[in-house]
Order: sequence, then C-alpha cells, then structure tokens
Amino acid sequence: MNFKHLGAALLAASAFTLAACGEAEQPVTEGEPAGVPGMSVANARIVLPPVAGNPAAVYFDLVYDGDRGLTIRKAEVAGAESAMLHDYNEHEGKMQMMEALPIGIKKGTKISFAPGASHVMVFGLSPELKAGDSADVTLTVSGGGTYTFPAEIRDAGEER
Ligand SMILES: [Cu+2]
Repeated sequence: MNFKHLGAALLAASAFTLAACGEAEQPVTEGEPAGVPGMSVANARIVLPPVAGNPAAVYFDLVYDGDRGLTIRKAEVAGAESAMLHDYNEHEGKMQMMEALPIGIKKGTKISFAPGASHVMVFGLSPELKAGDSADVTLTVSGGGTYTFPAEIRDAGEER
C-alpha cells in the first residue's frame, strides 16, 4: 500500500470512529440518575480570588421548569476541597456573606447567582485549575437529585 492509500484508509477509519462515538451518545442507560428534570444552567463561571488561597466563587444563571417544587441544598465543585452555597444578609447593619438557607425553586423560577447575591463559595480549589479551564459544578436538590454543569474558570480581573 502506498502512502496515498494508507491516508485514505486512515481517514475512512477515523470517520467510522466518529460515527460510532456519535451513536454511542444516543441511548440513555436506564437506572442512571436522570439529573434534575427541568433544570438548566447558563453562563456558569468560576472566578478565581484576587489573592491565591482565598476562596473562589461560582456564578451562573439557573432556570427551573420542572413540575416538582424543590430546594437546592448543596453545591460541590470538582477539584475543590469543599464548596458552600452562600448568600448575602444584613447583619448588624452590614451586608455579610453567610451560608445560604436551602434555596426553593418551582416551575418558572429563574435565579441569577451573581456577585453580591447568591453564589457558590469554593474552598481549596486545586492550583492546577487555571483561567480558561473548566470544572464541573454539581447541585444537589431535595430528594437527592443532582445536576452537574461545567463552569469556565476566570481570573479575578476578568469580567464577572
Ligand atoms: Cu461567599
């Protein structure tokens, strides 16, 4: 076989592999957790702290269109030691960050997790994760369902 034919054969082989991968993504395995029906997240980003070692923050826009009323109880971030749902509350006349109460969601709920509002605080984020990478964020709701989405990592100075 000369090189020209070998190239064509490789191309055909890789096209076949791609097709096989595409097909493999189609079927949903029964019995696997179905995520949280009706939940979707957009614009997810993890903003690194200005000072290394301080906590990072996750911001995102959440839309819930499921039929069941739920509460968001927990957040986890891959590559971090721990994460916590945070909110701002007034305490002795000052706005302070503290652990959020479970966040209720029902059909039609839209919540912007944003600077100055609810967010996920991330502790001990792996130093291997740099701006431009992404890390998976997992929300756990009442009943134990989980919803995982990727969040883009941004430097402190970038747009939040
Ligand atoms: Cu916080």
